[in-house]
Amino acid sequence: MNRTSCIALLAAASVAQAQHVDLSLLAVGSDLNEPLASSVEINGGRRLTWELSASVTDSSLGLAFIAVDLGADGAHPAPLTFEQGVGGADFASFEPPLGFARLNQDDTSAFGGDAGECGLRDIGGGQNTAGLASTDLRFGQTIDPETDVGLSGWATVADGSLVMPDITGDYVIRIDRAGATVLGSTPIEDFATPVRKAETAWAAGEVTITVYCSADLDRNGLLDLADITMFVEQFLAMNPVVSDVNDDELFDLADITAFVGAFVSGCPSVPGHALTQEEQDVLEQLAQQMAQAGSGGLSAASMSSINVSLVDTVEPFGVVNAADIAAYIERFAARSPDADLTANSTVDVQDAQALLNAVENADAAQTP
Ligand SMILES: [Ca+2]
Ligand SMILES: [Ca+2]
Ligand SMILES: [Ca+2]
Ligand SMILES: [Ca+2]
Repeated sequence: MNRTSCIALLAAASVAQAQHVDLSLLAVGSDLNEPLASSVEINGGRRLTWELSASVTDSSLGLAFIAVDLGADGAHPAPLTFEQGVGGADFASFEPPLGFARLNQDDTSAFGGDAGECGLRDIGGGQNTAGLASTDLRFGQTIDPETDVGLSGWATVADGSLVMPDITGDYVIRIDRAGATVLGSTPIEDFATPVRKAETAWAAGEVTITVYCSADLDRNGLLDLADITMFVEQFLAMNPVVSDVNDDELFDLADITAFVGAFVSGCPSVPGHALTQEEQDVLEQLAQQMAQAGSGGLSAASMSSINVSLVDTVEPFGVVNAADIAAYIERFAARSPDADLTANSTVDVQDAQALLNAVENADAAQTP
């Protein structure tokens, strides 16, 4: 891809107009409870949500047409894969079949933009101001333009999302270009309504997205056992922000496999952990076993093949659950003497394997 082709053309300086349309682009990371912001942190592979809004800041009769291009900085750590957005409720009369916008191949509305390798082009559309319905039923069916669109504060033109690459660094998406018109007079039935060019501006038209390694869940720039602990605890708590790794609103083996795989393979730019590949493989299986065991955990009494008191260190005692395993893995990685399950004065893969065997053969804990 030719990077220079992604850089927006500078719009010619526009002549000052009486009509003004302000635009804003904001985003939120995987925690959708967070407020939309111009600066977002997210783990690689997770879905970023953006929102494009418009506000008419003069005394006109509201928007008649709007078109906006979103672009990405050509110097990104990795290419972005944009996806078509969805038009906002206030803009229903701008979308086919009521209004005019480009159509997708299947004749559905392309109001949410055309996704290309450099951005999302031509988000938006226009109301039918001709005073008569189009003979083509796919667009232009509403002949009474809606007034006041964008006049009562920020109106969501479109929102959408994209999956961020698992390459750490700062990414920027921004409003590249925009055009808008406003209704030029109060619509009169059966007559065309004039529209006037509006000047567009965007003070908050750029979002910086800091991407962390997908497995660096606590975003401290290190890949270590604290990230495993966080994943296991939040998986059992069914916290979608941390542990729904593939953003499908399910907590299942796919998330465990994705997280453990990302943790084991590491990130090129993130310092790794001091575990051998063999140890990583065993710990990966252990994490999967524990996730399958669920929140009820395993009966400690049924794990007599090992000195289970070295594993069952977290309440509730008598039950080995994911928190016990996460704590054990931390001691294991630190080569702590109390991780020596085989009692040979060495902490190595034999200990992890002994625990895995015990977990695989253990009974589910009795629920009180
Ligand atoms: Ca970390
Ligand atoms: Ca999931
Ligand atoms: Ca326990
Ligand atoms: Ca040992």
